[in-house]
Amino acid sequence: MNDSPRIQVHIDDITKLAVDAIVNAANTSLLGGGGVDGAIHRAAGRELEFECRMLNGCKIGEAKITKGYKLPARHIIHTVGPVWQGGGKGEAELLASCYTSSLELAAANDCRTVAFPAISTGVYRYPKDEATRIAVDTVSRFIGEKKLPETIIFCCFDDQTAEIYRQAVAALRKG
Ligand code: AR6
Repeated sequence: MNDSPRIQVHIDDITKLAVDAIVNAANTSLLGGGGVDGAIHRAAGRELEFECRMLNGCKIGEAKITKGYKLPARHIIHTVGPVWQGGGKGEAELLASCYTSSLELAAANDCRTVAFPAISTGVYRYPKDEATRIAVDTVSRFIGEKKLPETIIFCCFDDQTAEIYRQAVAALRKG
């Protein structure tokens, strides 16, 4: 019997995770950039960019899937988070949609374990507390209704972010 929690918080470099899919916080071009996007493209190799060129970009709040190439992960799900503009431009709905769209693609591709970075909280300046609450609530609601993915990893790059996620997950469990 496997009694590990379906939602886990790890501190790691997402490019190192041997999971079914990692999620990339991309931009609408899908052709690479800085932050986690740059790290994923560097680690996956040029073939990733070739596949991305065929995808014709991605809208904010939507997601597209590619192979993982040189990554230990089998797939990469590319989603585009909203740029924080103060909260009055539909940012919360768009960020929640990134998580839902990514999870739907993961399920459709039989992914059992999926790792997410903290979408929009870097270059796109989404406040971390608020973005974390949306991430945890949206993922929790989705997996409560679906069999796949079985396990979600929130892959944090630093201790401070991980602590915010741990508190949000604990609050969820307390109900
Ligand atoms: N593993 C896990 N998390 C990481 C890694 C990594 N290797 N590298 C950074 N992070 P950001 P955004 C964390 O800026 O805000 C790009 O240029 C980072 O600490 O990567 O959605 C794209 O092309 C932060 O918590 O993504 C877009 O133009 C989180 O990942 C734009 O940035 C997200 O930070 C997207 O901005």
